[in-house]
Amino acid sequence: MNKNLKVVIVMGSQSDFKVMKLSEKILKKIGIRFETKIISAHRTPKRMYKFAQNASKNDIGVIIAGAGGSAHLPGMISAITSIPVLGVPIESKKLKGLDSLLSIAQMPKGIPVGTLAIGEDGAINAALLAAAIIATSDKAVRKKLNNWRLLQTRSVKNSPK
Ligand code: RP5
Repeated sequence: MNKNLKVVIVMGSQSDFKVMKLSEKILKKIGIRFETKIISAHRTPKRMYKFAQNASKNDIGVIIAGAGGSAHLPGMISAITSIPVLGVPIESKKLKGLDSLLSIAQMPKGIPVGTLAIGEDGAINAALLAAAIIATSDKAVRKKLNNWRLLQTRSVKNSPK
């Protein structure tokens, strides 16, 4: 069992944080170590390269990457490191995030990116999926994730009011 792997949440812009902070919230609840960074594939390409190149030396189990528009950040990071990358398409003004979704989901074969839903649901599910990946090698995380899911199940009422 490889314990204590962390998740790194990256995003292309400060403006993505209002969505990506939901990933942080879930990781906090499940007790997974994380770091959050702004890294833009086109505005800070050297920062992106350095981060992805060094990722495997830094106990990172999963990278969550939120990006909007042409949204090449998750694919570019995945091209540099084999650490699993989960992409969160951020809703864009003009195309409502359809551009971001297709950019992230339509990676050509050979370099995978796990693609979540557009926006808040995607940010939440990216953290839950990251937790599930970490849980395959960390019993404590598995227990906390299963407990989180149990509480969610219990919160669903039998009938509407
Ligand atoms: C992308 O461009 C970012 O991920 C963001 O979703 C989008 C818009 O960025 P800002 O113009 O708000 O900085 O790189």
